[in-house]
Amino acid sequence: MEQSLVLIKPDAIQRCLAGEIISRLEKKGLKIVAMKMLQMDYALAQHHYAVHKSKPFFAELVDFITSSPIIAIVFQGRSAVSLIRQTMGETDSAKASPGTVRGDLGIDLSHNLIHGSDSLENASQEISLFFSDEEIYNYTRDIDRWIS
Ligand code: IDP
Ligand code: MG
Repeated sequence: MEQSLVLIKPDAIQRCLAGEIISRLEKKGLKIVAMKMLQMDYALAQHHYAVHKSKPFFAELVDFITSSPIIAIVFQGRSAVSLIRQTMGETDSAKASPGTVRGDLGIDLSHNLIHGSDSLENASQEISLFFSDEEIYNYTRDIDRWIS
């Protein structure tokens, strides 16, 4: 089982799309094991997007992600990292395939509604930026009991 970090970005909350996006991931069978609403501060944004520090869009990205509250979620499931990336669609919403969150609902490259970790290694590092071990729940869903 993999765990991955999802951020429902400020544009998704502003456009009342949080439920729709979370629902798409839940319907895929992914299990919510941690969730919180927060407004990212500059320091957290710098850490989370450290890999993009030298990019020309970095300042715009940090401004955007700190502009209003987000929802941070840890999803768990088989191949969770790649499953979430597929459900998100590619970075530029204008190029993302129909059927993906970004392809169906996103506006452009910066207003693309959702973050999902891009590797298992980054997932674990990103999860620890947002959640303590005690905030991540280990439980069995009825649906998993009934199916297996
Ligand atoms: P990802 O979110 O699909 O993993 P990354 O390349 O990791 O995409 O970029 C992180 C975020 O930075 C994107 O989701 C998007 O919000 C923003 N971003 C990426 N490239 C650009 C750009 O060229 N202009 C403005 N924002 C960008
Ligand atoms: Mg990325």
